[in-house]
Amino acid sequence: MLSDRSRVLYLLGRPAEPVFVPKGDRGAVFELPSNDFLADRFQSVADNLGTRFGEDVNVRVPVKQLDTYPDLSFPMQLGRRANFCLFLPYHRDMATRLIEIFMQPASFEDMQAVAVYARDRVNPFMYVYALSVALLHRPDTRGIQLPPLNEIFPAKFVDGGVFDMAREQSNVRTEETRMPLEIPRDYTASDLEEEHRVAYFREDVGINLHHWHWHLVFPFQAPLNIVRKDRRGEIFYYMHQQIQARYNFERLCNRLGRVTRLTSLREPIPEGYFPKLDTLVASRVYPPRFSGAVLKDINREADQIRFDIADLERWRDRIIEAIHLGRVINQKGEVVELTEEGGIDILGDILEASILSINPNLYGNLHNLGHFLLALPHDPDQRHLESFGVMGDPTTAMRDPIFYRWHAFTDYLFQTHKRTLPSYPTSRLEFQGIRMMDLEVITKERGKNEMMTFWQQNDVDLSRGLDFTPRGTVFARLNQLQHAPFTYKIKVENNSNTQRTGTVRIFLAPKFDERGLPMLFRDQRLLFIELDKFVITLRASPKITTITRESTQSSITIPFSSTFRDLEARPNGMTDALEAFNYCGCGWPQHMLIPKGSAEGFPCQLFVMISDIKDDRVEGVTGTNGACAESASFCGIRDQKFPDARPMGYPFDRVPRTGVDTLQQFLTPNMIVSDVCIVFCDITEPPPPVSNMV
Ligand code: CUO
Repeated sequence: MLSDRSRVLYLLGRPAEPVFVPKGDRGAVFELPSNDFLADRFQSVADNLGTRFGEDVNVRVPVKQLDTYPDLSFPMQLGRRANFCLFLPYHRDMATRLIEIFMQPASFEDMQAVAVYARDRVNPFMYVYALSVALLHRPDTRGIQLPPLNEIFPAKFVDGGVFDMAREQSNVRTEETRMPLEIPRDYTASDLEEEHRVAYFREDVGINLHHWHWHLVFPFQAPLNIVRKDRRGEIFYYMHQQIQARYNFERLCNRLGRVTRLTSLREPIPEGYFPKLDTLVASRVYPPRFSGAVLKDINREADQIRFDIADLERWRDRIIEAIHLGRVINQKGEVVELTEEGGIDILGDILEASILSINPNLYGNLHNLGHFLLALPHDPDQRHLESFGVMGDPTTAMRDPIFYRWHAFTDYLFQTHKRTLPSYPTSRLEFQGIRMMDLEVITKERGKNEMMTFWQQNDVDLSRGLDFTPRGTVFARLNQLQHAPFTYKIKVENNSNTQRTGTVRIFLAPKFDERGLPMLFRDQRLLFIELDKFVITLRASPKITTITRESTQSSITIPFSSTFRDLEARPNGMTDALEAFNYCGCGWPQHMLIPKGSAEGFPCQLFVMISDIKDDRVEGVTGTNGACAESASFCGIRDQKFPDARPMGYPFDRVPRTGVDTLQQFLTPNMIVSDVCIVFCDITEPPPPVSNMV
């Protein structure tokens, strides 16, 4: 059972069912203080409600009477059965209004009452999005953990074919005799389609949950105090750059070349994608994109959107020009330099585009409308009354190969800016007196410098998203990539005669390119994936310190139990430790920390550096322990500055100094590289016992 304030989360379950139907496994009922709370369509049944659910009620959640009801007329313009598109300005404006409505009430009780009032009136997708953003950002709901979205809208995450079976199970079988419904790894395509080789990455539920949660924590439009976060534009660049690096790494493991960026919006797109996802709530399936689809100017009256491909091209050219000039023009017509420190942040907000964009008229809305354009080649003018494809929704976009071609393009713009910045001289890389001596990674199964991956089954509960079915769990059994946990052992010498503090930065990249040749540094630096980052103290005596660090401690990941946490199995109060949970739904899933590797063993280079804390430290950051800091590298820390003063991606975010062509040449004494390999074993492990889930 959920405690006090967490009960507001019952509003997120089974979003198409009316608010007066009991919620959660235990049948929680919101006690409506008056029939005014019921949406118009339920007014006629109002008098029967008290008795209808009377016997099914275990928890009663009192709802406060409101003096005035919120004006929902604008958000209600989106139909209940429509799909909600965050990248569409019209939908976003409505969602922003709804977020404001949830942020405004001064007390928790008022906010909960407003949320109850709104629930059956507005579109369920928009409702869940707006309420989630508000709960994440209101001071009085700190520490309430949001349920993972795959529980609320499972249809956005798993094969649509499973839902009929799930309904059958919940209607026909008792809870004890229900079997997990197997979701095969290969349901969206066959091996005839080359791109399918990396479908296990694109369609991984954990990865898609991370992406959704990241965009919840960093909305590009919402009340200003929510959007304005420290280095927000830069983190947009970095988190998506890392996704790109990870995907390319994964492709190389699967004998696929790196993604080619989408350079032309006018040529047919060879990659087709058939998502096979239903949108249960919207009673429509996500439309596919056929191979060779051609993008068209968008003019969709009902979505209130009209733009041309030429608009995107114009914004692109203006942004590229600004990058090459090293300055942008703000709304007052003033010149603002794209400096080494702040340029990337300005550019991130312009390009995404968030409401912090320095000049939306001039630089437009390139990335967001690109998503929308790519989501609609099948019905650009809405003549078929079709909704958008998976690219229109951050919950589903990463499933589609075109996501990575689009983000390869946006990343190219960021890298163009980075190439204009000075290289790091050795003085900005070294840590005087600190010398790396040895680096190895150890797995129990494979020994030294070999990591191991395999398939693992995981069960996730679909039942909270299955509207209008009997209660009780219905598990879907996912098949996901997993790796054996490993340990880094790093030996460091401190010759400075004083105790020193530094930041350990761990990265991994492929050693060879598509042709099997050693990578040049200028290519390899863009493929380095961050595995971990943490602060360490190095004693003066004895001089040598051996650092041991577990893969499960990674600063980019969150544990399995946080990605797929079970809301009701983990009752919680407002404690500090659980405060961690919410913001912490954001974070790369631990099971995807390293790429798949290959059966022969995929050769990689593990890189570790220790940088001097004096250039890393950020004033006012109280530490990265607890408080949702588990995945600080990708998600920051709630209500704090980004905990690392260096540019995100340091030391690989710049072209190298003159004379550096290889990783070896790049190294300063405080850095070290070891050759490691990732061995993929084609075995499938059964679901781990709950207590062992990491
Ligand atoms: Cu995360 Cu394009 O920003 O999806």
